[in-house]
Amino acid sequence: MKKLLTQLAKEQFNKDLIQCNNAELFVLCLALTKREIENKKRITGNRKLYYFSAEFLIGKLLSNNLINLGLYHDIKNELASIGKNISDIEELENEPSLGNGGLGRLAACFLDSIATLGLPGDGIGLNYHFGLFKQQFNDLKQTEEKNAWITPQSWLEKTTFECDVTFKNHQLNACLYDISVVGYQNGVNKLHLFDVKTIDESIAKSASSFDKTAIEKNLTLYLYPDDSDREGHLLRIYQQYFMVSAGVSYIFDEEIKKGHSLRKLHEHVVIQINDTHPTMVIPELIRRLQLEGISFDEAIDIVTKTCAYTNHTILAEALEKWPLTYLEECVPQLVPIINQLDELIKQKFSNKKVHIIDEFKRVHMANIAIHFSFSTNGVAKLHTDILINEELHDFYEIYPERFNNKTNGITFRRWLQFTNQPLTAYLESKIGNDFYKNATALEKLLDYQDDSETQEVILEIKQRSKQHLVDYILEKENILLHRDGIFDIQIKRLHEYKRQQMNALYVIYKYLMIKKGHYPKRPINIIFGGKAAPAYTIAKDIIHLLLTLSRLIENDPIVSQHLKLVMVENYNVTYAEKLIPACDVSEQISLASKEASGTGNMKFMLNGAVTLGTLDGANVEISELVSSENIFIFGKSSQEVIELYDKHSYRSREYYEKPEIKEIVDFIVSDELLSIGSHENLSRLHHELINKDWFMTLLDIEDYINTKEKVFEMYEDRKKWSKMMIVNIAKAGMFSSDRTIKQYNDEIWKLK
Ligand code: 26V
Repeated sequence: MKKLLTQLAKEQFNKDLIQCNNAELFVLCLALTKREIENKKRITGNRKLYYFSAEFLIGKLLSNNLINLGLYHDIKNELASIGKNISDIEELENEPSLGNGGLGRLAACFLDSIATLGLPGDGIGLNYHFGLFKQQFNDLKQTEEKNAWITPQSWLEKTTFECDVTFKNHQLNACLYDISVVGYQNGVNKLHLFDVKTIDESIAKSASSFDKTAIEKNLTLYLYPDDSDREGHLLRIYQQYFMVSAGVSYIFDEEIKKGHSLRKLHEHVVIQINDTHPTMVIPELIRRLQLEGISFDEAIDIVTKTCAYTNHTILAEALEKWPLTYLEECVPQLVPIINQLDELIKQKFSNKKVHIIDEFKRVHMANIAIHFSFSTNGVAKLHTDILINEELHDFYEIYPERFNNKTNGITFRRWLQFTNQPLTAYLESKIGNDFYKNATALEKLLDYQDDSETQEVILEIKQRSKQHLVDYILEKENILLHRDGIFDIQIKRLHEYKRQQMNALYVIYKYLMIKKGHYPKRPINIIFGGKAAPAYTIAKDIIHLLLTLSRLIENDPIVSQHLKLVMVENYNVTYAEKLIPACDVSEQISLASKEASGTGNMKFMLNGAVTLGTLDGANVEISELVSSENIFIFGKSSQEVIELYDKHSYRSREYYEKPEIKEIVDFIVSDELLSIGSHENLSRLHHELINKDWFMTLLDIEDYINTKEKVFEMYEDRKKWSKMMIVNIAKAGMFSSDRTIKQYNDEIWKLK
């Protein structure tokens, strides 16, 4: 065994390894990893990708970096030799919360795969000092605290790069921190996080209250601050422009150093615009190229050949439309360019749906991104089809060749090799190690789907993960789950379209059944995790319902023997890593047509959970891959849902009037629940479900309950269930982000 840490302990602390405490061991692990990364070669090439994203939800990095460096097992063993568990050392790292959810985590998985494939590609983003808020539960309600993740031990590397970013009333100095992204058995790329030199952490009193007008002090304090008010919107515009303007300065700097002409930018640079948030890079690039003496027409041509856009949602309310007056107030230098782009489009196309500025003088950022980029992609087959045939159909008619699909993926280094080491080791023993580099090699496992011994081991590994999770949740949440129960998990941002409320209604159904004496064959643990946007009232009401139900069940000595509900506090990447390996049933129950892809669905499948879901997002592709015997699909189809919206014909009350449904829904405002929870929150949610239910919970509730009962019945056939698990693991290879990135590169980026 290599004694890497032992040597470093002598150098740094003049101590034997065994004399070091956990904090010192953490420092040593970090120093060692940083040194090894420095020795790795920087990935270079003649054409480079810049992945612009407002979010990079990278998670803790220590173990991941060690895995990618090929040092994880050495370090783990060296720590074990002095009686230390590497997971206790990992615990000491703060998790940066530089993302909201799926979109940010995707960007992090992509960086891992880009470096792993040896492609030259850096991330461009912002260094939010407090990131996304830390969620706490008080009086059964979510409150938000700031997450101060930056310490001397963070992975940020201060660079010497600086540039100016000009706003109407402010002139800011940007500085740059890098985080190295090391590929699996490959070289290093960088995540560039821009910051404001004059940032002032002391003005952040709590997660939402701070002076939103003092841009030079606050710009990079928070990720997506509460944008329910005008000030919040302006701050987002400031953030977005700051990121893209500094990003352009950085790119120009690199290009000039390489001796490239900016006239040929598109030959050497490709910019991927992750959702609409970085779209201002388009007018900013045009402006900056003009400053270099390039004509407006030529600048448009260069920029259109340089930029590519990814759409991540079809929810109309999530597509950014900035009032022109806001842009005038923050970044007046972009306004003439946006006006010119708008005129150009209005001359060419009479169809108002493709115009950039609408009749209310709002600027449609997605429309800029589609007109002035060479590629627009969706993130799962169904999502791209809906973009092409419905949401963006008018654009598709103009630019059919620009539209393409890139089904999302996840990095197997983090979501299998790191999170599920027993499963990884077993897979290697069964099918060899090809799957590390070529994820579809997992299909070799299909040969063992009927093998009793394999089935048993797969169940044993799952059982061990469940035990770990039970201990962890007991410690963190003070709720004791049933070790031998079913683990049913729904972890994702709180949103009505994701329908956590439907799962809550199932819990009520089951509670009422148990009260009537119908006990399940085996205890059921239903686990939730997720944050609600601070200003999203109904999402917070749903959290309140879940916490209230959890308390009700805990207080009931009979029901709690059969049913548990836990809503874990502050769900984040680190928590996901503990939850996913222990899951039996993966809840992917969005209203069909609304979830662009989902990526949690892929993580669960890879770890041997069986999906209970609608035919939405990437669930459609999962279902095609594993076939109908290995997944549980329910609910109305996307086509039926789209038709209901078109005809305005859905009335939740009609479904509510069915006595079985009414009994469940009305329980939300029953005496039992009101004696624990808040009347205001529960009655608002109850009213919403009956009178609006925009995301059609009651449309699918019956099918959902019936299908879930079937899932739990099927679970009792342990052999059959294990076979389903094996098929899901074996077929997950398609969802490696290495595959996704290869497609981005072959079809969009063409990096050399
Ligand atoms: C943003 C907003 C902001 C304002 C209010 C409502 C709202 C609702 C949704 C969003 C989502 C922004 C984009 C996003 O995160 N999309 C997610 O991207 C993932 C990676 O492609 C994908 O797997 C998820 O299905 C998709 O929701």
